[in-house]
Amino acid sequence: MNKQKQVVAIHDISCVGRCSLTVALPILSAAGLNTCVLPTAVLSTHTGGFFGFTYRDLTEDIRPISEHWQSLDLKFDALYSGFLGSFEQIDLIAELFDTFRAENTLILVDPVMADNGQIYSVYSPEMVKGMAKLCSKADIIVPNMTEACFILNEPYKEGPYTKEYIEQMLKKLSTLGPKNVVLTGVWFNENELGAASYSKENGKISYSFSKKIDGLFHGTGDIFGSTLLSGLMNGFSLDDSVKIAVDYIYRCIKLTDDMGLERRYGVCFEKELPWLINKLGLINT
Ligand code: PXL
Repeated sequence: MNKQKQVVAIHDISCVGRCSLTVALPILSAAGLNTCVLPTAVLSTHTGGFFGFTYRDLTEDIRPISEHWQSLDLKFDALYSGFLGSFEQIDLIAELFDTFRAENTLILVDPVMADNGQIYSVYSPEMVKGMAKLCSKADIIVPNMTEACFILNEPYKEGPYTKEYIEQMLKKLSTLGPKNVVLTGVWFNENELGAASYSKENGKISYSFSKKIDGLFHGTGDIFGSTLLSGLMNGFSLDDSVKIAVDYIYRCIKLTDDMGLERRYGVCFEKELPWLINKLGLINT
């Protein structure tokens, strides 16, 4: 039997409103991965749609946690970062990447900071520069269209996009350092929404789309990143992992929409986990 893969998910805990660790942990675990967590902040709810949320920044805990892990000689197969609790955390997480990067460690950075043309209320413009720096340390990055524009210091453009626009974005993002870039929120017509990926190694650009369901659904970027990593850690190619992630998100959004659930609570990803586990080839029948 192969050794079980061990990953670290570096995100906040939003107590209410499915996103960040409350989706990354169950998805990565369902994908058969031994999932360790490094919480960056604790919020009573996520920041998009609830007012008066509490915010505990866990910046001070990051280095002691990392030092303890080093003393235990822990090794990880993947390090996956998302929402960070403060500007200072960028350097701390970059340092953590350097500490735990081994030959086959995959570093996935989701530069979580903005959506729909707007930076999250708790983030400052300096965070944008820091996120670009963190992206340069990654093997693979998964920005949405807004984050991609901010990282490249370009004005945000609304869709529909053109292939030329998306492809030059992918290439520009790859010059920051990562071997692979996956852009989410890509659409060329009103009916389809999906992701585009670029592999610097072979120059290949691929697309994956599903039917577009209108509206804003919270936490879907985190579901995307977690599912993509689940595919890659289970031996799927980049293109196949992107396709699995796009299809899974579509199923979760469709179910949430069909059930008429309140959107700020995030999407109902739980009931589609059996589909995902099956897709990843983890169910022996
Ligand atoms: O899903 C991204 C995210 C993560 N964490 C917090 C957020 C958001 C998006 O709004 O508010 C706290």
